[in-house]
Amino acid sequence: MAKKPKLTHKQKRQVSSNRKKRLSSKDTFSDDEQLGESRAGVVIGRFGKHADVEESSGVITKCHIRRTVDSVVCGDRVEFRPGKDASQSVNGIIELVHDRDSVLTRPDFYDGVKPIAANIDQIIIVSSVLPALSLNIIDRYLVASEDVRITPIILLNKVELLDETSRKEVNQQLDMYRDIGYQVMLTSCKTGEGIDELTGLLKDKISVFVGQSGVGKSSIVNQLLPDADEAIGEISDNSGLGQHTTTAAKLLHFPQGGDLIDSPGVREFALWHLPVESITNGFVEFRDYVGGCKFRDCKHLDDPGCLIRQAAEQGEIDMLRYDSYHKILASMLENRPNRVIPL
Ligand SMILES: Nc1nc2c(ncn2[C@@H]2O[C@H](COP(=O)(O)OP(=O)(O)OP(=O)(O)O)[C@@H](O)[C@H]2O)c(=O)[nH]1
Ligand SMILES: [Mg+2]
Ligand SMILES: [Zn+2]
Repeated sequence: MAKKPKLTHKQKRQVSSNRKKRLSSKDTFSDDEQLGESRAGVVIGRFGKHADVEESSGVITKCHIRRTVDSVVCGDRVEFRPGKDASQSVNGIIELVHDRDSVLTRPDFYDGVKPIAANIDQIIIVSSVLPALSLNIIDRYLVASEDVRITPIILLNKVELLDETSRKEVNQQLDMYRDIGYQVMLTSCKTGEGIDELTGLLKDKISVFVGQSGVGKSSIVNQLLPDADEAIGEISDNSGLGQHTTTAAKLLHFPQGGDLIDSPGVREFALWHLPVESITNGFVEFRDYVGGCKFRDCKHLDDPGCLIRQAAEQGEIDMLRYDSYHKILASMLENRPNRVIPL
């Protein structure tokens, strides 16, 4: 993984403030006369300084964002005013974002906690068997989903690459998620396996695809919605990682009902914005034991009378999940800015 550039505190502040300035640079419509009446819409695309807003009629307007508006992401319900000059490519301005029912966030080294998508019903955690199945990344996304109380579904893609033996092994590993109540899906964009089942799961829901770059999020979108024509990237020969092909989130509609947000892959999904209790509670199978440990400040390591460790030793909690929990806690202080910038 590329090392983070070493910046001084002052430089970090500058980067962040310049970014904010760029994003909020002069509102284009300074004159009310240039704007029509306020209208309601949903954000279906978000890139740079602009957002695509769709009205219920299907009309899409590319909008600027008022400086007073904090953040705008795909799925946001907004009020915007269209410009009167139809020859402008960016011809509207978002004036207000309605309260979100739900929002999935991720911490960014420079920008603090960033929203990824709003008003979603389910989070599809996409992973793949190539370069390797990372259970720790799945666990990180599960913690984030539990924290915002949005149902996660675990999806393993590229399964046609597994031979019979490795498929069995992978399925056994995934059983640990099935056992604690999560839905697990296997898909392949090459053979079409699982695509019909996935179509059923996404019907009438607002879902977001998350996961590392290169796992095949956009490829699955194209399987589900052949008209979507999402860009697909090559996997780097050297690292086996994706090339961050999708650069902006996009909301797509299913003809049978429901929406899907394709999001850009991330290399790492950090959780340093969450308190330790949220990480612990994010491991759903720990909840039965939390509070029962002998010491109130139990670290669930080698502390005497730790119910969580005992449960792991007795096989009631999967040892892989127990280790993953401690791996997440140990990584909390890495790649974390010294000062957490609020949203
Ligand atoms: N063998 C195999 N390859 C797949 C499958 N699905 C996707 N791929 C390949 O994986 C690579 C990456 O696919 P993308 O759809 O661009 O991945 P992504 O998750 O959208 O990546 P980002 O947009 O960078 O986050 C492409 O070369 C795809 O052809 C699959 O089911 N099997
Ligand atoms: Mg993509
Ligand atoms: Zn404990």
